[in-house]
Amino acid sequence: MKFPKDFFWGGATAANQVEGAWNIEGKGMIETDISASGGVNKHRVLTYQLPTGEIVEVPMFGRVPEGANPYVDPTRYYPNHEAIDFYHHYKEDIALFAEMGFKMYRMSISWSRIFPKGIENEPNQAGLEFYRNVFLELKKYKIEPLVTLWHFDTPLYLETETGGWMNRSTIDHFVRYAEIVMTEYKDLVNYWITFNEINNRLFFLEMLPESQRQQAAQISIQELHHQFLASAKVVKLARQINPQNKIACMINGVTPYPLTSRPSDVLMAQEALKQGIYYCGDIQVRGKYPSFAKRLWEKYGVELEMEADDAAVLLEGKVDIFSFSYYMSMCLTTDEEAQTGQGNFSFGALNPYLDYSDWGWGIDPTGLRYILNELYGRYEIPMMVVENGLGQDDTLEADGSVHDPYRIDYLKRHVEAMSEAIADGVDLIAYTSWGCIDLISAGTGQMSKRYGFIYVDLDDEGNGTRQRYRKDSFYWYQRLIATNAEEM
Ligand code: BGP
Repeated sequence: MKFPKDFFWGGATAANQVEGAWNIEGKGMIETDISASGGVNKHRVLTYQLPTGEIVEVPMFGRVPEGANPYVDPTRYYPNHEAIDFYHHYKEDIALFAEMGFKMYRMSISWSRIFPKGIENEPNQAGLEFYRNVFLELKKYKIEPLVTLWHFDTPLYLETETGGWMNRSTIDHFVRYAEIVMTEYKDLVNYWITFNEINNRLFFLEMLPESQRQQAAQISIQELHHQFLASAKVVKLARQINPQNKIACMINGVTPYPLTSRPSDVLMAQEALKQGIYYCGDIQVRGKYPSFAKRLWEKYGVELEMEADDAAVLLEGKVDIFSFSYYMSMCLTTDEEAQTGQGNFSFGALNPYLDYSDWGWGIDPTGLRYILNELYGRYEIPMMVVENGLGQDDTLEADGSVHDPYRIDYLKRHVEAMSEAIADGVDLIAYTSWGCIDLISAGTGQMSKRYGFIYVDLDDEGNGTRQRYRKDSFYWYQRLIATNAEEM
């Protein structure tokens, strides 16, 4: 296995999936704070109260009824409220990351911990202090922080009161938040990600019934335009604040394959690559909309509102690094009968050559080598794999051990694929495995969809001590890092 000497091995988490402390020390609310547990295999829902007093459940990514207020039902369990309580365990958790030998820790700052509603004049000092303490702790162990500014967590106030990302003023609120934290942590953080999996909605569009697509596309593509502008402005600002700063875009790197060699299937896979990945990648890496953007807007009947100097703003905010998550490939076909849906996607077909995880995600290390080559060939800037892993339930044995050979096997094969991609010529500089400590699943709200090297004693209903235990994969990853993947 060949990895560069200073390769960043590490792990990744997101604020609302680990921190807990959802309403203390000044933190404002976000969407997941009104998302009650959906239970095993049910997708999560948000709770709102209508002006009539009636409580309604809105599916994630659904439309909130007019006049509805965020509602927390005291009789229900909200998994993100306490999560694994990283807020109070960060010292212990970072010590465990250090014990594994982490060189990098990808985490996110919760916007609503700094600006509870997103619009205040002054930042919340308790929030600033919390992250300063986390960064100081990482520094103690020489672990480089990689900080995501937005991991699906816009302050709820902006979402419900001002129109969220549809409103151009959200750009300024976000840039101000970024400026405050980038200035505050100038001496502690050098690697930043602006928006996590910014491209998700373009994939999700295809899952909607035909009748809803036009409206959803109009909103998604306009909101995305505002996020691209926000990202570009933050990139420019980051360089002004500290020329050492390196800023990355972050894309959900689902690799599209054609199910067959039928030309329409091949074209469909190419279209998915363009719409799902290159649309967002091109804007952030090349600083302009790709040649196929107009055709895409036409496909969905979208009228995009842009202002005169938007193009110049985008061009000035090109990122330094391309980062992405990789969990699976997807198989596309125009043959409707073969479309069964897979993983989080309700479209696409099962790939007969792959094994699937308990949550239906196709395990495909070769797809990682493929997409790394594809992306690097197009962009030729340093790449980071900032999420990858197997979500699977584990068994805690009476003696405190957790035997997870399936996770070791999954990760090993993906590390081999990265090594091949490096040999292919890809400039890959980091790998931060997802959910390095068990956390609340973003897609399902479950705890049992575990990704960690560290087991956390907590179940889907909130029972458990939250005590941490080292899994077998913990020792495996420790050896891998110590030998720079020569031994694993
Ligand atoms: C990505 C998100 C993460 C994470 C991961 C695994 O989409 O960036 O927040 O949770 O997927 O997904 P899940 O939690 O649904 O298993």
